Amino acid sequence: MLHNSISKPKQSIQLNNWFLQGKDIINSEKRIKHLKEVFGDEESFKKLDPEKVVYSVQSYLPVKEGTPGGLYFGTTTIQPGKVGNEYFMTRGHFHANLDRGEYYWGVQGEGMLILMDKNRNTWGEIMSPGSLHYIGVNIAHRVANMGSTALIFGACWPSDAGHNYEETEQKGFSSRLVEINHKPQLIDSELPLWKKQ
Ligand code: PAN
Ligand code: ZN
Repeated sequence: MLHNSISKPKQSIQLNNWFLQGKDIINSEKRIKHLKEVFGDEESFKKLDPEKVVYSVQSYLPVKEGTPGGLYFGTTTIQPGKVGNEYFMTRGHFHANLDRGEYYWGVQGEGMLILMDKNRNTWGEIMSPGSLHYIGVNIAHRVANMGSTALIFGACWPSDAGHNYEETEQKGFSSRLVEINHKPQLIDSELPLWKKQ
């Protein structure tokens, strides 16, 4: 940067929906076909359109992945929907560098941040517009959309956090967020019962 120079920022956030615009914003999306191992109810999964978008992520990664001390920023939008009784949700992950935390915050819609520690204890925090969530170190995290409109949340995480999807994909989270009697409930993943409700 030139000494004493003044410039306009090259990125911006649309404040109503946290849509990111500008230089080097990366857009990605996950469709049903990308999320085979994520949902518990295989039969209901097969009936869905493989091209249906479940969630999209915008991210701004201003420094090289792995840079110590840098910060990344993102907006995730999860569409409303369910696979059987299980709400549409993100894949979820531990950070590859386990001792890296993260902030999430609710922007729009009603959701649940699902957290699991290394002992496989799982719990949920309700996400709503303005809710702030500190995700501590050593904790896997994913978000489910419990509402009938798109759920939008923001995220900020260290540029040397990395993502470990293998562990959560192979073993899953120990609980699933399903709708039973019109209410969201966390149910042990091992129980086959939730599929039949
Ligand atoms: C978020 C997530 C984003 C998508 O930016 O990466 O919400 O979820 P998955 O990565 O689990 O598909 C974050 O937690 N970054 O660390
Ligand atoms: Zn993360």
